[in-house]
Amino acid sequence: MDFGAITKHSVLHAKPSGLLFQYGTAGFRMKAEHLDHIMFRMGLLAVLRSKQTKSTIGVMVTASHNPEEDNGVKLVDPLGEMLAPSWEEYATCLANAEEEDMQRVLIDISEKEAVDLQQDAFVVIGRDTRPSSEKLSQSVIDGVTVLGGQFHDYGLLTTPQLHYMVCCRNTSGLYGMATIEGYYQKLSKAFVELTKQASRSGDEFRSLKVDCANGIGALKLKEMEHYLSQGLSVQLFNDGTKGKLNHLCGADFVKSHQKPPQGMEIKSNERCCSFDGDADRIVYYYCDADGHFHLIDGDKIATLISSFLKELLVEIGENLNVGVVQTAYANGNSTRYLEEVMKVPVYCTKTGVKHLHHKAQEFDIGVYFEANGHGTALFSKAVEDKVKQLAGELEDKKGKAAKILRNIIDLFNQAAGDAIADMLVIEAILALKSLTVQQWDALYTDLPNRQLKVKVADRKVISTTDAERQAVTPPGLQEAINDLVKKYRLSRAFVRPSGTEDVIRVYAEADSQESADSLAHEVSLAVF
Ligand code: NG1
Ligand code: ZN
Repeated sequence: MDFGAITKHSVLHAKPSGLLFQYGTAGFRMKAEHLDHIMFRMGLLAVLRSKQTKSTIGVMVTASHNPEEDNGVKLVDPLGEMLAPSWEEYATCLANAEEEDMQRVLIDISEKEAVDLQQDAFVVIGRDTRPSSEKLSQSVIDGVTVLGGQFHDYGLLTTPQLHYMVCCRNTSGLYGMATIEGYYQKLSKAFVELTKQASRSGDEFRSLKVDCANGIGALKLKEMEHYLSQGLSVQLFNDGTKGKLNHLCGADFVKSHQKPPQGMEIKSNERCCSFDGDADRIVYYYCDADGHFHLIDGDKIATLISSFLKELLVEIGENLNVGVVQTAYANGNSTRYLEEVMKVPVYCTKTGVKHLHHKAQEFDIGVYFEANGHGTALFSKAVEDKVKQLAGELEDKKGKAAKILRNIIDLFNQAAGDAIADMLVIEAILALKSLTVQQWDALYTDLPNRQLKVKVADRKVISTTDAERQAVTPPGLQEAINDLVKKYRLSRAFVRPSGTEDVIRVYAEADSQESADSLAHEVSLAVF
């Protein structure tokens, strides 16, 4: 390592004093003005990780659904997955190191991880549409080059597109071509094949209104539109030409306020969806004839997808193990429906997609979604090979089902939850099953629920167990929650410290909205 060069560049990316940085659930995320030194240092770290894994590593500059003034960064590991936990710690260490300690920290990491410093390094970079993103990604590049790493800057990408690129580059093109055209071609080919098989017709089936949160999703959907041919007609709203990123729109706004985004005109029963700011989350919704808003969140998306996959497997005559992975935020009625009606095993993990992703890898087919709309489906290598073989061999109904499954596998982005890919999967399933958005919504009724944020002096005083459903500390808190929950019907509640904001999150559900609201309120008082 050329420490002279590192120091020379490092002073150009000085660390602000008095701030502590932590690589959290979604990497580093904060006001953009504090992030320059972190970007430079994540460039350095990406080079070390690339040398150690002998693979291409990704760096994504985005703060997802946060306000436009924020920004963030996360590293993407070789198969397109989130950075390994031990490296998250190195990231935190490096981000907080004083200038004079940088050398020692870099050497420490290299020694602990036995990094061969002579090894080549390659880093790919993507960024969202925030005004601060371009300059910050230049700082990443500065970090990469000063350590002698090579790089490719993809420029504007959705987060899942960067995950896709990393995965393609490390699997010798088997997953797809590591270009934006490669991404569009892979997805659109599968989508067009699928919708050719659909019997339903008519404009109302083909048209979909998409709220793009004034973010990168709009740009990328516009680029992709002509690849989709007649299969789908999307009408884009909040496309970034007027409004502010994530302001009163996008998947996070729609899910947490349980109302439509601004800037979108919705007629009754029209099928609509919202992406978040970096297009890795999606939720659907519609307004009924009485003007009531109906949200179709990640839980209902997981239900639609897993029931469709199970039906295909029955048609093909294959008995594979399909599992659904959720978090504590999954609506109680979704879990009940999956387990009791669909007879699908459901597992609960801690919040954060890396936990869900990891669990989903245990199944032949693992479908995972957070209630907020972040998720995808994973297929084991053996299943993929088997389905390819069956699609070539089987005929008639079985053959048709196998071909559908093969295309559905291609349509999912298995590297990360992807709003564009998930949208196309959902649209294909609705078309193939001739389902309206109302019929989909009617699979089960969500239990009324409420999420609250509570500001406390130190959110770390709360620790949890059982996939965050039980509080361990402070003493007495869980007993207090249990007593409150007993007062309501069909009720459940939990608290946990957020991994992305300085707050405690409270979740409650019960048989009526009034009960859910009041239970959430009572639990939030018990937190103090
Ligand atoms: P935290 O802040 O740890 O609750 C939030 C979301 C997660 C996940 C991450 C990363 C909720 C309740 N939490 O985590 O699901 O998406 O942000 O973006 O929605
Ligand atoms: Zn996001």
